[in-house]
Amino acid sequence: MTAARKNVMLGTAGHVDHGKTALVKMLTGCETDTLAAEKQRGLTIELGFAPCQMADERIVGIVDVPGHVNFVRNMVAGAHGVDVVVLVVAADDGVMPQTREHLDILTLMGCRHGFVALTKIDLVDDARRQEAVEQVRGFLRGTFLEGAAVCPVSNVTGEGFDGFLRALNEAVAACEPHEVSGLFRLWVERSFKVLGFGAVVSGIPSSGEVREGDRLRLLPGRQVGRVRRLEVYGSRAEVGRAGECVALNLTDVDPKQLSRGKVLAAGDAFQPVRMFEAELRLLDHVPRPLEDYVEVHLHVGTAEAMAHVALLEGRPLPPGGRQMAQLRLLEPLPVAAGDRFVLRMTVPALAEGGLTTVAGGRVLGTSDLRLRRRRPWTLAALVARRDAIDTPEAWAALHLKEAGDCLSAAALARRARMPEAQVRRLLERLRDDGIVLDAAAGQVVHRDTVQEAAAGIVRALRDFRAQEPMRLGLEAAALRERVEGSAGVFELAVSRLREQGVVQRQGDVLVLPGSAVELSEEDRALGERIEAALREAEWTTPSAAQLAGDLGAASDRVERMLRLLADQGVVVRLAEKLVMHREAVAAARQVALDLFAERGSFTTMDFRDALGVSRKYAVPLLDHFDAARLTVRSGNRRTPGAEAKGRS
Ligand SMILES: Nc1nc2c(ncn2[C@@H]2O[C@H](COP(=O)(O)OP(=O)(O)OP(=O)(O)O)[C@@H](O)[C@H]2O)c(=O)[nH]1
Ligand SMILES: [Mg+2]
Repeated sequence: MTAARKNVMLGTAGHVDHGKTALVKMLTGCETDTLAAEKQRGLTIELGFAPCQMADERIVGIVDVPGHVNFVRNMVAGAHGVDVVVLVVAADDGVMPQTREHLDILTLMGCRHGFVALTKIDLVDDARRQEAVEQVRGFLRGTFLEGAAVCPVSNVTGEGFDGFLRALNEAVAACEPHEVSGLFRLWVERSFKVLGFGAVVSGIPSSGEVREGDRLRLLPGRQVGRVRRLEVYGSRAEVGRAGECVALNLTDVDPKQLSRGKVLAAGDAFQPVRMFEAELRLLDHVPRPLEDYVEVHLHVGTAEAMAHVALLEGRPLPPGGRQMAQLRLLEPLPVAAGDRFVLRMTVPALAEGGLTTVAGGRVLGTSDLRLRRRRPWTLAALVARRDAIDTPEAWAALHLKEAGDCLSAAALARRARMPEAQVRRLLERLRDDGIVLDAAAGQVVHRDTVQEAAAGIVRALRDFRAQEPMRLGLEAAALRERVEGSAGVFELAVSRLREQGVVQRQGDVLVLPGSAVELSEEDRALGERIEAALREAEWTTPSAAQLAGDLGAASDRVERMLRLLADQGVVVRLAEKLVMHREAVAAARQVALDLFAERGSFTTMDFRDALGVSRKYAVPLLDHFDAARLTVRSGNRRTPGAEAKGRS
């Protein structure tokens, strides 16, 4: 097709026999009732698709739906893709049951644009025509079509057709084309075999784009097919987009497996599920509240299945109300976040006891785990999903936040079920806005995740101080065990806290600034004596037991003081039972630097000899320097580490 297209789908709606198909024929020249049964019975059974040229020459699609009450399920399968509705009401009949139900379905399916064609005006006088217009206006009050144009038209004489065309063009112009940046997904509407070509499927993609050569997975199932040929509105096309009627000729797929209600999707992001979450809305005119766990007929995309409704607030849903719910399906369906659905059931007071549409909503998540009712965090998480689902940037940010960890762009794309390239673009903006932070190894993390971890760290340090009044703080590893979250998030949170001055590093421990230990006079004196003894001993530092003996103090008091001195950074803990005065460590460090300056690298023995001490002291010092990246060990030899470069 050479003409430009606007990926917006028009759809008819309305009661049986009101002139939908005749209107589509007048508009497009296409006869959409093609089945023998349709011709014979003079009514539409299956969906009909036709291209429709707008005043600006652009082509949009139109789907013609059946009005008969027995085929509402077919209507719903078309309605999931409709952006602009042409609600058809015959002037002689006026508003009828399926006028109402179709409008309800489109409302629940998220349709926001449209107008009314008041057909068969050639059959009524002016007074009846006026009466019908008023009736329709009243009927539209409070719906998304309130105030929309009502265009009297005759499909037989053509009267009123110009006004109808104007309204159509205005409604289409008011409708934004579909976003196409998402992953490709198509609910199969129809499939057939073409001799010599194999399987062909058609439908309206709900997201993304498709091109010849693309590989698509058929769900449920494991088959992956390649798009051999692509048509949009019956003509070969380079790309098929969300909101257009596309036909795909697929290789490598068993035609018997292709049927309405299945999904063709790009990549492996989508899976069939038995449960999904949604905000459910019960229509105003349903006479009774919807009870928890009621059984319903679920229509989603082109599929239908029986399901139970678990109302997550744990109370009945009143008419006109909304509530977060989990749909529990009796058979798995390839549902995805963003899909719209309706629920039908028998309501004794409605539709003469037959099935009727009562509720609907939009899929917010496919956790596929049984969610418990009355859980505030579950409800809050679903509200956050609802508020983000219309904005790809917010959706990506929310999935990063839900992960609560550092993620690569690829991992985030999988979680959010978005193309990686799109996620990378969105991350740039989120980073500029400060919502997303860079983590190690090219990963990203949500600002709130780091903030929560930081708050947890401060809390843990306070708690620790309350438990251990003789300690100032905790080593990073010990602190990490007391807070939730991954190592990556912890590192980021600590470095932010240090930048902000909320946490300080003192020797080996992290402390809250201003932390001090109140010591008795005796303890203070003991501390001073220990420090003096250690300074004096330099590298041949005594053990705690030795110190206790030398100073005539209880060894547990000495241990406690040593821990405090370490927290204060006065002494350095080189090993479990080996502390050394910080001046001695600094002097040893200088020895190492001098050795590097002299010979580039050195062995443990060189170092030991330079210090003039035994391995007992030399080895822990070198291990300490390795950890501090002053030295890099390979076998028995040390070369300069990052901390030594440019200093020796
Ligand atoms: N006089 C008159 N007859 C019409 C008009 N529009 C449609 N019809 C006739 O009404 C009958 C039904 O028209 P369709 O277009 O098939 O109605 P429909 O709404 O598509 O019906 P379903 O698809 O079965 O719901 C046909 O016999 C049409 O010729 C009109 O404007 N004036
Ligand atoms: Mg029809």
